[in-house]
Amino acid sequence: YEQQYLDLMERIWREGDQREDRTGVGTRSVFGAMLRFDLTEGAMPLITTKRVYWKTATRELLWFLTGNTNIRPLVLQGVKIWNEWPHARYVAETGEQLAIEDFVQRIAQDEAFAERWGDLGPVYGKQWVDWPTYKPVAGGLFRRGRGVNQVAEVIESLKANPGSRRHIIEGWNVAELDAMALPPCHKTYQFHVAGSETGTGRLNCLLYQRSCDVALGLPFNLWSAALLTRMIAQQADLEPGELVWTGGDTHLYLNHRHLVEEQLAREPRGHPRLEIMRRPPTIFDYAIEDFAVHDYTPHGPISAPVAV
Ligand code: THF
Repeated sequence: YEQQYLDLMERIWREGDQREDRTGVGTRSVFGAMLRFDLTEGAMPLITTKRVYWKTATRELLWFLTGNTNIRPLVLQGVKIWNEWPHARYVAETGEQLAIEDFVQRIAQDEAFAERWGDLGPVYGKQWVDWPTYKPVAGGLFRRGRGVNQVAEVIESLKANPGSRRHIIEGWNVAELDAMALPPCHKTYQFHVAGSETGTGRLNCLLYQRSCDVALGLPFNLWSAALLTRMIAQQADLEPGELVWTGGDTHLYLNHRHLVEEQLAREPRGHPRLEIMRRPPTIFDYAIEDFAVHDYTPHGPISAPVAV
């Protein structure tokens, strides 16, 4: 299964369109790609040709599910992957050349500072569990309605109406894009139940990702999408089925050459499996200790800079 990932990486590096991008780093890019992963019997799309920090990705997913959009809870758990964006905004808005380590330390130590500078705006977590709604009131005005918890609603709809073609979690809230530090990359998750008329249904997930950093982001995104599918399957009393990943602008950053060359020279190692240790009462009650990965003996990590 991992060969699909390596083949995609190789194809982009060899044939991708070289171009400038928003970050100024430059990429090679293909438009439109698909990967498919079997999730039965605990199988997970966890890349083995470099070490992937699946606990970091899991903490990020659990943070999305809390609806929180401030990096502070991540920072307090030692998760660094969202730090660059608030730091860049701080430097841009204050003109103060505070080093990122010092910025992150202040986020951890000073709650008021974190409140002011640590928020990413209404990104994934907010849209997933509290998509804002508006109700018209008299005089052409609007009042805030109750937020939509898309994750809870999808689980309900999977149970009540497995054959539905509307099991969707959407991150792309057009009206709020300009308030987000970054518009969502993994923007649409559609779920699909197969086989529910002949036995326990199998839950499939199709993720559409508009923009994909294949070297750094995609291993995280695949893990998280598979994990979310596993968690939702458990909560909806379904078996995990298949993860279908589709990418729009699917790219490699030009400063990731060392990673690409090193990783393409490596052979995949074995088939990691995920065990979920208990069944929490709801999708919002999982903790990091609930997840155990077996048979994961990856090659070493390959560090590479994230483009901001
Ligand atoms: N922007 C860019 N340019 N790439 C991305 O992958 C990305 N994301 C999120 C938002 N914007 C992005 C942020 N997610 C890492 C992993 C995921 C990220 C950001 C950074 C990263 O640096 N991973 C390293 C180190 C991990 C660690 O220190 O724990 C790695 O080797 O995997 C994709 O959604």
